[in-house]
Amino acid sequence: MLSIRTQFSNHFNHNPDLVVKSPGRINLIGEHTDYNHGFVLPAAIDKYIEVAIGKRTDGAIHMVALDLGETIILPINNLSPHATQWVNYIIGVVDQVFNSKENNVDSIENNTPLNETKLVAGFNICVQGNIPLGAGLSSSAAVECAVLFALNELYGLSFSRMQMALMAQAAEHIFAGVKCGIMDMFASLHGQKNKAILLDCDSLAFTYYPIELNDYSIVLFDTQIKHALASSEYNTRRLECEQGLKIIQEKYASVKTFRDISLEQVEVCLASKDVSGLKVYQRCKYVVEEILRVQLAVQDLEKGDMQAFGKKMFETHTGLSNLYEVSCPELDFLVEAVANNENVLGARMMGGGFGGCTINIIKKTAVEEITKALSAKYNQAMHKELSYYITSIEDGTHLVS
Ligand code: GAF
Repeated sequence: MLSIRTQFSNHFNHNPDLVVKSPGRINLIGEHTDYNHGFVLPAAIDKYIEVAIGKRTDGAIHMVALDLGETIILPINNLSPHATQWVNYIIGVVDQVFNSKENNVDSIENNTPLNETKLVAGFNICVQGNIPLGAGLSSSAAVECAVLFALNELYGLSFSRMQMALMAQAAEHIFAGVKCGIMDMFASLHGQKNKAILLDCDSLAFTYYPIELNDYSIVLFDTQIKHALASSEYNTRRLECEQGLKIIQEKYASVKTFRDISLEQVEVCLASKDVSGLKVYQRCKYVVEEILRVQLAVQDLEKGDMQAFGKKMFETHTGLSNLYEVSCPELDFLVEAVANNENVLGARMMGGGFGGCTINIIKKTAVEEITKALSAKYNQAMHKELSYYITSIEDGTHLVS
């Protein structure tokens, strides 16, 4: 296969100024906690989006999705959400850099004012990747981070990685319409080889944790389900949590975020018998439990107790399936099928839910056998092929020399 540099040159008749690689992510534990001011424990993986970029001087953006064979051209001055979703991941961050007042970035220290840069800031860009789409591995965040990082380098904009994560998150909200948290962009930009990152989604402080799995591997089983409801249900979960938080705050004035809420307060304020009330109660119970669980899981990591860590992954799955209701039969099937296997330390659905992958910690010597047996069972029960990825933890967004 031709390199992205060559494909760029073939397409545009000039060499790219630079090439950037941005990884997908896994999340060991801490699901649906990022937008609830909790903790997450993601890591960047060995699957990437690559972009090659070169300056233009006419204020136009020429975008080529190499894997899809599609080209779209737009003027940089007048960007709004586009009907083609992959385009939104690019122009959403371009808008953050050059246009938006909603870019979440308090102070941008540039030598050149951005609106001056904008006048000459057209560019050509090619995008390609090997992150499976819709598999819950954050291919969209990886595109956003790759493009932002490339623009940052190309125009010497001096955004920090955290500023870029916040800008990519805002782009996803405004252009892709998903009110996501910061985890995916943060992980793609901040990943380090063989380390998971504990992110405090309230203060944005983070700590790296070496992941030494020795005889174990991280294996992702891909349901091959790309649920159409995912983004609207995701936004609904966010609203349900906000509703619950508000009710608790009415009784307990000291509660600012989910971090301040105890399980007892959830019971006192939200335990309810009517259907919509019950949903808010379940969502909030899950979030409070999960925030607590991540903090305990990190202690397991510190002690090297991966058995205890794995057990918490199963508990997370149960919460996501029964209380938060973001699983689906295929994800539940894959987790249940390995739940009593002595060679599997932990398994759970990962990411937003309604499809995508489960994350599993499996003894290396048993991976082949488990994968083979599970593929057959999955195929028989769900009439779908199971894909799997044995995953390594890698560095975050970087320039390719
Ligand atoms: C998706 C979102 F993009 C993240 O912000 C996070 O909320 C995750 O779902 C669930 O933990 O990946």
